[in-house]
Amino acid sequence: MKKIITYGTFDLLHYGHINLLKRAKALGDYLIVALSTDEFNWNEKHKKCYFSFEQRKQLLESIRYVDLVIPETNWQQKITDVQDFKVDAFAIGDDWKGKFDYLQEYCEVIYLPRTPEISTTQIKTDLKY
Ligand code: C2G
Repeated sequence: MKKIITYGTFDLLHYGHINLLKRAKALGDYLIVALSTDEFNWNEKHKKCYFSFEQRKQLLESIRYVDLVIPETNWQQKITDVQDFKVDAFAIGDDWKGKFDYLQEYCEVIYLPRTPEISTTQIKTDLKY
């Protein structure tokens, strides 16, 4: 069984996220999503989520491509996650290109093209006016 892992906030879930999850799952047989906690988002990514961790987790767990959701609480957990879950490949959008090449020592690293023109930030901006 080929195991894939990806990381993200996935707030205001949209089709860009779904495209990413669909392609990440297609790389293997089992997809783990490490979902950023509210604290990690606020302290490390300076993102205030509209939906709480539990609400975002519930949404992700309802997606057919997602097999397991675990918390992402810090930047350093990726290596242990890959080892603990015996992950074969790490996949993430190419806005992160190069940032996680250090994981190549432990698993395949794949950067997937982002879906253009949609983002949580864009949705929030559009809804303001
Ligand atoms: N994404 C995408 N296309 C978009 C928007 C997002 O492919 N239009 C992808 C991102 O590249 C990422 C995933 O969807 O792979 C989740 O996006 P975010 O929730 O914005 O995640 P991010 O804040 O980039 O968190 O440790 C890594 C971080 O937790 C990644």
